[in-house]
Amino acid sequence: MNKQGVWMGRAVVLGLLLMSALWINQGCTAKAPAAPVFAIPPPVGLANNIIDNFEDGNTSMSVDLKGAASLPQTVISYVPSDPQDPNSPLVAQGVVNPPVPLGSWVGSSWAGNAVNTPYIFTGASTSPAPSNLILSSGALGTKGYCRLFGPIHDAADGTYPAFQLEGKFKGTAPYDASSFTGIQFYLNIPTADTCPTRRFSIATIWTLPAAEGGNGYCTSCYDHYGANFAAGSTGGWVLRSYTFTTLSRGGFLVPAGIPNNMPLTMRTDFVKLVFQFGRNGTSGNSVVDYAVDEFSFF
Ligand SMILES: [Ca+2]
Ligand SMILES: [Ca+2]
Repeated sequence: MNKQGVWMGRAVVLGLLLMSALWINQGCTAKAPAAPVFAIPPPVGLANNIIDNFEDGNTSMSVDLKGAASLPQTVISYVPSDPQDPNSPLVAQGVVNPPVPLGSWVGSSWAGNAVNTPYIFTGASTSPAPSNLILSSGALGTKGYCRLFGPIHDAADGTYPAFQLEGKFKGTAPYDASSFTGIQFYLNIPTADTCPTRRFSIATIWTLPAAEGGNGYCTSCYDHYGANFAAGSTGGWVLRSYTFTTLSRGGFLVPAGIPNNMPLTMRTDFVKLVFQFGRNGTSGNSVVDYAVDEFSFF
């Protein structure tokens, strides 16, 4: 430090000592100094590999998911959500081009290609309202998660009823997941679930009919790349993690010409995440009960 710097440093120290002395001399009766004003940083969004964590309680996927922000965004300012409480969570004010989620979650009691049969969820409707799909107290002590549950009857009539949860990336264009090599989520299957068939899969343009975002390849479709869950309870929340290339088809796609395990080139072709719990066409009754949470790519 040069001589000028030393003197400047001493001046600062002296100033601080004087200010302290003044404050002490004012004693306990003095008014506390005004709260310091800081530049308020914007709220931190989710990492761009997180698909959804259900913490916002809605059925939209995270707006921070890679590829979701298609236009540059400008935030005019951030203000406390509670005007009376400066420590309340900040909310953006005056957002130009607000972020748009890439997809959303839909739960249904799907019955193959037939009209939905009345194999209902707990409650009055055949499709849960969003407020019934996202519940409180999720995996890892988080706030929200997604659960589907209710009785199911399979009449072995070729309709393949199932309790299906779909995370749809987009209505028309596929999602490009080529920045990632796999997907993970937390799964909770209680003892109440008695389904013999439980599967997670990623529906791509190759395995969906054209009407659902497919590329016209398959004439007999829905043989998505996925993995089955073992019978029985998971005993609470468990992590399920899959590199894309370990996800495999059941083998019934027509034509059969694409690989049995997902090739890396199909990472650009994702349309939906699909959970299906049911009896896979076997006559009888079961109870469906499964919960998922904290979805991310890696
Ligand atoms: Ca959400
Ligand atoms: Ca959660």
